Amino acid sequence: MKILHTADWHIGKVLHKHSLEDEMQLFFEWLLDTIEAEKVDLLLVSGDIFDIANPSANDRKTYYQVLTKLAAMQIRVIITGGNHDSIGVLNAPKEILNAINIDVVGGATQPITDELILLEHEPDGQSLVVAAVPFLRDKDLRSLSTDKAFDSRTQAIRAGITAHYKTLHEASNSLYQGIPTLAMGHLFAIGSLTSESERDIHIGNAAAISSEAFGTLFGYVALGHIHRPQVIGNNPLVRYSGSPIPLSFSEKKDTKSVVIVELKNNTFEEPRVIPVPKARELKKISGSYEEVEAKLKVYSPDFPLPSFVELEVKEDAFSNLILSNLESLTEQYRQDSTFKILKSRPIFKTGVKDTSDLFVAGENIEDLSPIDVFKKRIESEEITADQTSQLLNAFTELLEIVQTESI
Ligand SMILES: [Mn+2]
Repeated sequence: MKILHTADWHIGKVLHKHSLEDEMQLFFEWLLDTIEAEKVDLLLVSGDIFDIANPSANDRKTYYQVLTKLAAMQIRVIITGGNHDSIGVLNAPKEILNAINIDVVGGATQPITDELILLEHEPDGQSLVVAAVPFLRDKDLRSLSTDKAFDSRTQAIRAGITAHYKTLHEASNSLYQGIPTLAMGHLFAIGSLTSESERDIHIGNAAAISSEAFGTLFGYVALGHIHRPQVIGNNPLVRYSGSPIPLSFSEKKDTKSVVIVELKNNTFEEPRVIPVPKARELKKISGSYEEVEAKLKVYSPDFPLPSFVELEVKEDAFSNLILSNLESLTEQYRQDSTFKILKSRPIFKTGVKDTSDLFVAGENIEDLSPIDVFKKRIESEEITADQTSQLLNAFTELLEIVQTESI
């Protein structure tokens, strides 16, 4: 049985007001071709299907078009919800998708054993149990860990997630004895290398999960949430597939990929990483104004889609001339067909300060996360470190509720 693991599609993602729809479409075409060429039997998508809880009609259309094509290929598909997804949006078409071999687990289920999906006697005679665990929200975790008192919320969350996996492992053992198991997950694992496009989960990521919580319980663990492809705890069978396309400039050097793992004679073989062809380059050009101008002149990318460029001009002293030059430089390339300048940041070491300089010169408010802005705000208060951390925790908690609230 051949399994393809991907995650973090983030359909609908916009980068500095520019849609990533075109590279997403190219990825889907490539994915369908790869599934066919590799003769994949099972596709796993570990959360963050959509970028926002209430995706546009167009983004939903994209999703259903892909699912329709997958169904026509007669493979099994298992989709779980991520922290960006609305449980309701993913689960609404659950029954109809089920009829075409697509299982959807938008949020934690009641009973928990509904998260176990049995694939029985696939063409090669191989069976498999998939513990399709979606992103676990606070309320899902509390129900499992009420019998114990924990020193902190962090500990309670960690224990809740660990208990969730353990319960599924035990249930699978008693219901489907002897059948290999695989777990999906959308969580923050200890030791994972992040980029700038993941949204913090569970108190600012403080409740990171050790790979031991699930690594030894399941034959393969297909993780989502972290956008850089990576192995966790040195175990090639516990890994993040990463997002299929770069979702932020911090991922510009990543090689995006999907994972193929084969299950043969009840054993998971060493997974293979298949790189996703790069459709668009994300490029940061920095230096003095003159250097940036010269580098732009010779920049001629060659990818299917126009590159997205970020300019960073670093000068010693504040200069209005530099600012206006930078503006006309950006204007000059507006019609270029090989790249688009998404943003330009002037950074001056010294110079005039005004009220907008509460932040580092050249930093746009839209580049900051809500937590950054809140941190800046409480920095200006005369409070103790203890109060600061209490306020930060409370703010993070509220932020999580706002961001994960289903629409
Ligand atoms: Mn994600």
